[in-house]
This record gives sequence, structure tokens and C-alpha cells, in this order.
Amino acid sequence: MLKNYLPVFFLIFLAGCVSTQQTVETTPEIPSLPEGNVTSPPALEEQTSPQETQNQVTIQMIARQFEFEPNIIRVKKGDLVRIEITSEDVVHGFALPAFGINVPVRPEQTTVVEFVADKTGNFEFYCSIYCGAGHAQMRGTLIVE
Ligand SMILES: [Cu+2]
Repeated sequence: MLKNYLPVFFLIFLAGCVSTQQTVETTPEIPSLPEGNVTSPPALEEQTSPQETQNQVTIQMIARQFEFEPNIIRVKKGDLVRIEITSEDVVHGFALPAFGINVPVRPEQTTVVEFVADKTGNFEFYCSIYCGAGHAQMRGTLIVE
């Protein structure tokens, strides 16, 4: 009688070992946002896999009287966006309010802006430091798809 149960006990023991070994690799990813971050918590669990395969996008941008070039930036939701802005003439500002960004862009210097595009939509950016007659037209759009 007892002999008949022994293999069952053994199997249960084995199953216990196997199942404990599988509960190891669940480390939830918490993306750390760089300085220009947003106040609302990112709700992107459904799209990003729990690895750190975050897509990084680098854009080189020129600021000059009175335009940004490019003035349309297209990225995907979840991208880590890095914009390297160089002024060709006077002091400009780069403001992207939807992502809490507003930085000066000085002549002959490159200002780097980094943020996670954690929401979709069209977001305006514009020059935030008065730079001359056409200052108000110095703007562009960030498109997050
Ligand atoms: Cu300006």
C-alpha cells in the first residue's frame, strides 16, 4: 500500500522544485526619466515589454532667426527622445511645455534636451527667448505616434 504512494510523493516533490525555480525573473521595469520629465505617471505597461529595450531617437536641430530646423519631429510613444539644438546666430530658447522643457540655446553651443515621449499627440515647441522681429513665428511641432 505505502509503496504505491511513494512515486506520487516523489512527483509532488519534483514539481515543487521545478515551480520554485521558475519564479525568478520578474523584475518590473521602472523607466527613469531625465530632467525634462512630465508630472503624469507613464501608463505604458501594455505596450513596452519588461526589458529595457527603449528606443532612443536623436535629433540634431538648428535654431536660427526665425526658425527651427527641422520644425517637425516625429517619434513613437515610449521613445527616449534626445534633441541636440545648436543656435547659428543669437540666443534662442527651446520650449516644449507638454514635456516640461524650456531651455536657453546659446550661439555656437549645443543644448541637449532629453525626455521620454510617454503620450501620443501633437505638441508645440517654440522659441522662448525673444530673438527679433520674427520671434513669434519661431515654432514647430513634435508628433508622438
Ligand atoms: Cu526667439
